[in-house]
Amino acid sequence: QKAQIGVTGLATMGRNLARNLARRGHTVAVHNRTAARTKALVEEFGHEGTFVPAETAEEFVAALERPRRLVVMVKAGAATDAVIDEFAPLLEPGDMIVDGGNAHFADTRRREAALRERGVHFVGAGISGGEEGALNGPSIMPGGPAESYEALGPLLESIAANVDGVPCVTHIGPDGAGHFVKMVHNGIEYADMQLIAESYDLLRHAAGLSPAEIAEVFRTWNTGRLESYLIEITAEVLAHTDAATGEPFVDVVLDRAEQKGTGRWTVQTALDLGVPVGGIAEAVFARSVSGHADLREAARDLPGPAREATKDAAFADAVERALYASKIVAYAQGFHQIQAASAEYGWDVDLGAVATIWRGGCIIRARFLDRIRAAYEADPRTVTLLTDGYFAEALAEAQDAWRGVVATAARLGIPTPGFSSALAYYDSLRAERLPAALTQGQRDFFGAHTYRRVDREGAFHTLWSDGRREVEA
Ligand code: 2AM
Repeated sequence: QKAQIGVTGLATMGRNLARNLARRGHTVAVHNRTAARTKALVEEFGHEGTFVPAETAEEFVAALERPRRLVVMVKAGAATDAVIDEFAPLLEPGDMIVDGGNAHFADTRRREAALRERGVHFVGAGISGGEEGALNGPSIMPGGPAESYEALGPLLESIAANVDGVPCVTHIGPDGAGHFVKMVHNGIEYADMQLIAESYDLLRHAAGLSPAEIAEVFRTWNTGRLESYLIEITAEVLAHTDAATGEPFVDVVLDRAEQKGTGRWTVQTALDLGVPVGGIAEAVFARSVSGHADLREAARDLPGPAREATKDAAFADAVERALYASKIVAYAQGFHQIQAASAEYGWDVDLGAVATIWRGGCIIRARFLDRIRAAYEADPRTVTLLTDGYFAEALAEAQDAWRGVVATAARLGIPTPGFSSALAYYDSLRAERLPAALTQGQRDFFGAHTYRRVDREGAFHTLWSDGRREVEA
């Protein structure tokens, strides 16, 4: 019996994905560079379904029905290229290699182009949901040639998370579109986590609540419009007590956040595309600041205001509004980035479909995403989510509280880069005039970079050291 699909790379993610496929009734060929892992998988989980273990690449390829569907679950980077180089010569036109790792979309574009020449479909598929998601239902973002989805889609739909009967997988777009969208998913995840962290910091130091009390606040929020996986686990983490010391867990964890790089890629790519994603950037920088022990040590004694906590019940409600408004901004920025890349690379990404498949399985899964789906469904050409009817109203309703929270944070010396930059973005987009006019004047003064006028077409330069006459450039 031939296998419908094969998985090579059987570390935790690969193993769980293979088990998920087998549990759904598919025959799964399994392979790993080190054969011991393959053996261990079959020994431990063989009873869950039908696995076809393969020791060599040749055996593995021979075990697959055609068109061959070969899923690669190795560490992104050189390992992916090594595995592709090993398998590509054994494949035939119409077969496909699915890279389920966290590859950079530019690498995916390169690999797709190279394999296309051999007639092999290369599908860069973002997979979100971590180990648990891989096993029980992730959100899957496959890119690559549209026709590859005909043979691959039904298999992926059978293992993906499911919300209201809709599987959390869709063909995102050609070549690197899937990995790009996964990258932005992670960037948004960074922003969401940072906003939640700022909310905690404010509740702790401005409202004077204990971690256990804040856990309760988050639990309450999780019954409303903020309902999401990240809010849910935040309550769990805050409610946890360290066994060794009896202290709140959050107080015994070193406050230096680490990162594996997809947030950074999101911001780097946004800079290249010229898309303002301040919320994601601030989240990446906030982790970076936290990790600079030297800077923080050097600056520890700089003066600031006393943090007098006010026990004010209304404050938690204001923070909820500020969090919701800032979250809208962060998602609007992330979707703008996908929209811009889609235009740049000709991907034709359906933004509503992206929101739909993020409703379940992935780390940013949330009730909120259904609102984004609805916004793009109502108007696929939405320029920014901020102006969608529902979101515009939510922002209008939140803005007084949002401004109050940012002002309180500034007054008390509590850093809120996420909240503050989100509000600045909102106010920048709203502004009738931005001081960018002055920036243009300065650029023209020192570098003759020219400017445009509000009242006439054309580019102009003022002869700043020659009577300040204006000339057409
Ligand atoms: P291993 O068990 O033989 O180390 C995560 O590291 C997964 O990627 C593991 O399954 C690992 O195989 C695999 N892997 C890492 N580098 C690889 C390479 N160059 N070729 C094939 N598989 C690799």
